[in-house]
Amino acid sequence: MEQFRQKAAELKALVGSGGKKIVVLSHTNPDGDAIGSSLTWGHVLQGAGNDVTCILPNRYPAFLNWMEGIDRFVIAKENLDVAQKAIEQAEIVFCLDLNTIERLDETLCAAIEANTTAKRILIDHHLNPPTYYDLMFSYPEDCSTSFVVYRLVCEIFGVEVLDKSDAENLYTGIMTDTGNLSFSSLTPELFRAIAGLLERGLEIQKVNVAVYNAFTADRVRLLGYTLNKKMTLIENNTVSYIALSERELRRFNFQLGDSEGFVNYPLTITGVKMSAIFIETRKFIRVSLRSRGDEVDVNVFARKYFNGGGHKNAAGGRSYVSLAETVDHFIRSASEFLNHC
Ligand SMILES: [Mn+2]
Repeated sequence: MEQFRQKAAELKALVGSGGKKIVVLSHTNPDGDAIGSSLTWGHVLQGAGNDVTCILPNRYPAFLNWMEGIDRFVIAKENLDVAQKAIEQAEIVFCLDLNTIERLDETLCAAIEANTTAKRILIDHHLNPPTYYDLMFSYPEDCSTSFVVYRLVCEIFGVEVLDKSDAENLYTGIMTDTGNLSFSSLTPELFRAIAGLLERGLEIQKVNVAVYNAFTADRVRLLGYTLNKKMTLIENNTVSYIALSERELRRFNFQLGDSEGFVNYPLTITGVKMSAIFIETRKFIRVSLRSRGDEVDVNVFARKYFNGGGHKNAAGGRSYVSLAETVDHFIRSASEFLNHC
């Protein structure tokens, strides 16, 4: 706690009086937490008189379109010049919900590395952060980056600087990273933070409806198809996997973000302790992994078998072989991991 205070004071000296050129950056395939934390942090820094550019490597999923300020993001994939220029001129680069710069594409990495004078600051809750940041707010025990941002805002600027939209955006990050407040890291401090957000105007029901009841008919049908036809249980019904090919996705007019949350459904089956989903894209297979409780650490699993990582109960990775080969690799890896580790 003391260390947090000390580092926050250091940060306050940097950004508290304004006038700085700042870039706020988050990860590829941004989720609710990446976006909620970046938007609020960017808005608060701007409010303090800084010149802030929020950058995402690629576009956010359409179901988050309602978030206030989301159209202000510079999407590097669509506006690379603007993104590169902002990074080039930045005096401070904040990386949010982003444990390694390698989670960006090469052009953005190169732009950050080329700017050797900018201070690099991490605000994150992933495990094993790298050490090339000048200042690190890395709290793997926190449920979300949005919660870390809330704590920083309170410490540096005071909770009053948060408006209703900030409160909604931070709550979106907290809600989506905790499975609507049902996973781990649900501490008294978190609920005190939510109380604080309620006092700033947050309407939980509104955010719930906006995030969870805003899907297309195609997405709902894809979910039905996925669970009915594609879910496979192995290892004595303790492990589930789902593999969706590009062709299947096209049949349901797949949009970025449509498969968000699918991986959680198999965990609602008694006895299932690990769930995986494989989504085929043009370049590679996207791997998402989930588990419940302490028994299976999918962060370790993702690192060991799928060039990835994340958290104990939620991790991801990539596979560069075919979908069928990926599934075979998963079946073998799950057996090895569960029976010999
Ligand atoms: Mn997160």
